Amino acid sequence: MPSARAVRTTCPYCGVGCGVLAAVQPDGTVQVTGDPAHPANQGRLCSKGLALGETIGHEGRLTRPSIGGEPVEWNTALTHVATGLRQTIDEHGPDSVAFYVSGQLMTEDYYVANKLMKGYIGSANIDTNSRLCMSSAVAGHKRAFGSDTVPTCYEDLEQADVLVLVGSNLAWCHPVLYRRIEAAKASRPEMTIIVIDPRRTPSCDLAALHLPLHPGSDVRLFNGLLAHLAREGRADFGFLERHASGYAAALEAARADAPSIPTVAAACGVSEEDLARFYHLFARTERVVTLFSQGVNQSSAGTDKVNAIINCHLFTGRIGRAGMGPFSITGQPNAMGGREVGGLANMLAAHLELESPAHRDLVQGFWRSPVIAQHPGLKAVDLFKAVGSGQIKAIWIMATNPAVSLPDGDRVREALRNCPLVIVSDMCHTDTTALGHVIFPAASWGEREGTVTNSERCISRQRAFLPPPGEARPDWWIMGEVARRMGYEHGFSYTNPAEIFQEHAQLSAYRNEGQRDFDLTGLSQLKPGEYERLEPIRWPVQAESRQGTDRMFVDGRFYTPDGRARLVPVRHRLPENSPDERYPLVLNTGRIRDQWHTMTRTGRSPRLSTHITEPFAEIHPLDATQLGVQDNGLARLETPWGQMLARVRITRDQRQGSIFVPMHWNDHFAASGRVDALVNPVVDPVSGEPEFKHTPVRVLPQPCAWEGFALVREDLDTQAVDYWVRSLGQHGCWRYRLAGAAEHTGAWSSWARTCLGACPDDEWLEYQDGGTGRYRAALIRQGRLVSCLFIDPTGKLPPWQWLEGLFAAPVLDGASRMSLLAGRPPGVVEDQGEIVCSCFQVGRKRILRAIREGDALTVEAIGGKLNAGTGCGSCVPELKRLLASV
Ligand SMILES: Nc1nc2c(c(=O)[nH]1)N[C@H]1C(S)=C(S)[C@@H](COP(=O)(O)OP(=O)(O)OC[C@H]3O[C@@H](n4cnc5c(=O)[nH]c(N)nc54)[C@H](O)[C@@H]3O)O[C@H]1N2
Ligand SMILES: Nc1nc2c(c(=O)[nH]1)N[C@H]1C(S)=C(S)[C@@H](COP(=O)(O)OP(=O)(O)OC[C@H]3O[C@@H](n4cnc5c(=O)[nH]c(N)nc54)[C@H](O)[C@@H]3O)O[C@H]1N2
Ligand code: SF4
Ligand SMILES: [Mo]
Repeated sequence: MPSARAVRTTCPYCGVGCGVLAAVQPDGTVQVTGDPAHPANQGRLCSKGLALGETIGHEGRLTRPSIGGEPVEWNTALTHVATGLRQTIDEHGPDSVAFYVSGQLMTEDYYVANKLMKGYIGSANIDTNSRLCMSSAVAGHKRAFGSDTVPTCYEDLEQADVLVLVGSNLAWCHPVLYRRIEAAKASRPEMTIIVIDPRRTPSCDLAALHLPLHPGSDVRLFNGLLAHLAREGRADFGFLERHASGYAAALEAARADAPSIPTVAAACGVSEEDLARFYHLFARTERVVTLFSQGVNQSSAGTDKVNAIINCHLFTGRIGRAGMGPFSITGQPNAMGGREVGGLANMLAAHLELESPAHRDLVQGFWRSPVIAQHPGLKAVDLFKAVGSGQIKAIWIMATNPAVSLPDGDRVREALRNCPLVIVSDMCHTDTTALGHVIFPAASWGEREGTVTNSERCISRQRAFLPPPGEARPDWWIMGEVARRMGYEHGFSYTNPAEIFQEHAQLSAYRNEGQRDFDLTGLSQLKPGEYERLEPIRWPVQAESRQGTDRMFVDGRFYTPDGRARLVPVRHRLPENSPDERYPLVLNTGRIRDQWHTMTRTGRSPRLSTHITEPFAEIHPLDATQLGVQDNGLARLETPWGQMLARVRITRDQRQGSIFVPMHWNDHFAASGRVDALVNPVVDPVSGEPEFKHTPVRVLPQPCAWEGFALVREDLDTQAVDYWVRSLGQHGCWRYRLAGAAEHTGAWSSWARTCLGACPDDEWLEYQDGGTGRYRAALIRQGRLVSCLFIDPTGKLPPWQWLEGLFAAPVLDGASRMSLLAGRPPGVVEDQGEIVCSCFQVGRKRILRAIREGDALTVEAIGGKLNAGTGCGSCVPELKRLLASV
């Protein structure tokens, strides 16, 4: 149980926005549990949330500002940045500078960034990583509703009779929400779940139906649904006549695109029977929620996909009522907060429109600011192209790692390398800070105060429970100090985030009178103590009420000029880049269960670093055979933009003709594991969101003359290694997986000594088998194991979990020395295989053995026997797959 000193805060990872209780223990560690009183999770947490305590140590943190790699005083760094920005603006105009920010900033930080750029510098060149994430949903919402409004709340997912997941791997990316759905389905088994995704994902586990559609064919699929709904007489004419417009044109476009079920089935590559079943279920069920995520948004047809989905809900009047509606699930903890403060280059604060002169006047009047941006700024991909072309001469990057996460990553790096002034605010060293001139150390989760808004418009507090390390400071403070040094004392005199929140809430209320969806009138007079105690609440929060709002559009009134929602005619379009003979496959990219984006935090947790430890490429068996790649072997992936190495996983879950690669690995964790080096920089024409899920690619076997692994306490010298990837193990050791393309000539010994950094005084154990080519070495310093290395030309390496235990011993005993040289543990130690259950560290092989032995034939029985699945439950879908596979 958490102690009385537990602080109530919010998880810094996904858009579910779970409440967390964090308690600092007497030994300095932090115990993290789910907050039973938070409406989003009601006490649950997933594997990432539960491991938060492991990620907050000070090791690796940035603790001092620096210029050109040299630590400096805060005042020096702040003045340097203020002067640099001022000079650039004076010489080249306001549009020569840019901010690139993030859905992982607090709303208060975000508000300050937007105000500084749009109201004081006078440019709208501020964009965010939400451009890569939700901007198609934003654009689709605005086309349909006149505002960026998420109509639904989490209870709608539980109350739906049919739940359609489109392009969402909810089981891995929003695990607590998935668990809520799992519980709802257990209590109402008649609830039907349908998954629309080219791959079979763990989220298919609850689904009655999986449509593995052809990548990018969603518009056609939903156009087919609209045409079907019309054929079946499912139009809600009462709703359409009073509350919507444009349905005739939308229906005409849909019919032209998708005349019949057989044509749609053929075009989308799904069976006619399954497609008909989906259409039938959707048509016959009133309570339908269509939840969508990156398989929809991250597409050159992203905005059209969003509107194709919304059209079907408007046509049937299924919106604004319990258990129904389109639901854009957000990725980052504060993607929604960023939208609320106008963090996108084409928006103003408080959901006001940059392109409306009246709105510009309103915001400038409220801010009493010297200027206001007059035209939309550059969107993320174009913004970095403008850095590359020299049009932008100074860029300030905050709480995001674009050198890893933007498409065409090698060009992004080149652009930053050539930019005269690159400022980066982060909590640790990243691939992006490596390219920065000025680095600001930011306070991180647990050290900063503010608010975030989750996927269902729920505003919650993040609260501090630890002091920041060294001189790290919150982002709002850093920006305020720079703004003041640029001569903008008037607008940036904040002394705490409560004052910023109050201004933000007051702007949302300013001359609103019910005309704008985003309205925090009821929170606009919070006293500091009330802000401190603020309970989670869903906006809008109208005057006096303080109750918040569960569901939007209940009265059928929308935020368009005529108050009607719009059905938007959309047509299927081919992606800009399609596979051809040279690049015959489609590269699809996304997430894995236990890593968060570029791994700067989850990569610091040993518990989260056991589920999947290497970048991989999932490929269908027929494609693998044709390409000559082996399961568990290495492959080189190439596109016209770049290349990488990945471990091959052959699986029928993959659609033939496409491969899936995770987005997480970067130069800190792998030699050549960045998938965004390969992704095409194509964007959706309306939203500017990149097409992360669709790049033509070729896959070649990567020959390996030898494979190996090393466990090290400190760094490994990887200069002479072709392939390496590392992950954090127990007892502070790093595990490296290694491979070499060329035959190793000569003795391993001298190479190994360099690799492991051996000194003359160190003890060196070594074993070499000339016949098999196997080699093992261990480095011991003052009796303690420092590092060990195992090489095998055949790639058949021993399991390594037992070796990590040797790093706990202050002195290595004789038996352990023997076992190191023998390459196997003393006594019998079970090979666990890959870890499936991260809470109890239970591996795949162990679970399979228990199932095969016959006494663990249900998820509950596995839990009873091995504990697996009884902690956070994030692995339950995988346990079910293992059961099904035996
Ligand atoms: N564990 C973990 N959780 C996370 C994150 C993380 O890094 N790690 N990141 C968070 C963030 S910021 C985000 S945005 C969310 C993303 O959450 P999701 O959108 O659920 O995650 P992705 O894996 O990016 O992609 C979802 C699915 O889209 C499918 N897809 C690809 N192409 C198509 C297509 O043409 N049509 C359809 N219908 N589907 C397609 C992919 O196969 C994939 O399974 O996750 C959040 N949660
Ligand atoms: N191929 C491919 N690429 C993708 C995607 C995909 O599906 N496929 N998805 C895209 C999507 S949806 C997203 S959201 C992006 C995410 O991509 P990024 O935003 O680049 O990824 P993160 O690793 O979350 O970066 C957050 C950074 O902020 C730092 N940080 C943490 N807390 C703080 C703080 O309080 N202050 C400051 N200043 N810094 C802090 C972290 O150390 C980290 O470096 O990736 C996009 N890229
Ligand atoms: S589902 Fe997991 S990652 Fe997402 S907010 Fe909840 S605990 Fe955090
Ligand atoms: Mo995202």
